[in-house]
Amino acid sequence: MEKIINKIEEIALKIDNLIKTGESGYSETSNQTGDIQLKLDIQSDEIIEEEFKDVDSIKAIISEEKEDILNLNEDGEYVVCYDPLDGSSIVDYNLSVGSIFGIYKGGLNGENIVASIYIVYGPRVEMVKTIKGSKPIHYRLVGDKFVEQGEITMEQKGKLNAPGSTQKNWYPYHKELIESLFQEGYRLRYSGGMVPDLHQILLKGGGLFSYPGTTDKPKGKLRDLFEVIPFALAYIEAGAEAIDDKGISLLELETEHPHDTSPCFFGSKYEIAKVREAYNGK
Ligand code: AFP
Repeated sequence: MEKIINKIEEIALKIDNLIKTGESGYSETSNQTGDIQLKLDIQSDEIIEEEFKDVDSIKAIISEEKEDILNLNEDGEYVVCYDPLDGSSIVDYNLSVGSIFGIYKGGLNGENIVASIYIVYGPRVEMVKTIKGSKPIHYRLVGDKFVEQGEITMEQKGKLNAPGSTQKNWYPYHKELIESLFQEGYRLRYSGGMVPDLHQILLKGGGLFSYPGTTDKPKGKLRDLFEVIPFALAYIEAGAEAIDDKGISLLELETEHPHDTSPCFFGSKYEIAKVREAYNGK
């Protein structure tokens, strides 16, 4: 595991450099979800694949940018699922983006995630590492080293509301939930990049990030293995909650296909209780 984490730190430096110096704009290919890929998406994916190839403990890797699993070492213990550069639609407008890694052992389900790491490429480069059973740890890049900033613990209640997806397609009960939080005084904080948006709520100690099922996409948009489960681990270990639209912990998600998506809600206890109330029986 340590070797994988060290590699992810090296990858973060390379992707940060790529974002700063690489070409902007789209390539001529699309990924398996049908999104046209940015040149940066493809190059970030190549960096990760290249770096992971010589790590013996990795059995296989699955990228959000590719349809298929890539087998690496038959005797490896872990499968690493990753989104090389989350936030393709905002990176060329110079908003913060991120890379997300979920490390799984023994099957691709929520209960088998053993660690998650995400990197935020913003005004600063930061990393949050969560090993199952321990608090997430926050790091900041200083020079070419990630320096520990401390453990992350969420409060019972926050002040931020980050509601994803297209509002015109929200179910009425979801609309009421989001509106009721604003009526209580919550402030809107949504950039369109789940990594910086979830990172802000974690570091500020509370709030709600939601990406619901909608009338056009009942299963939401965010991908279980690369996005939803890795962040669920960080939130839950920080003392917060992460649930789906049935109120079930996202760490209980069962996936059938690597690119499955799920409605998801990440937040402190107070806000998640409000989600359960709004979605009860729906
Ligand atoms: P892109 O990589 O296509 O920009 O998607 C980013 C993302 O998966 C996630 O980071 C955001 O939270 C979410 O999409 C934003 O989606 P909406 O614009 O539908 O709210």
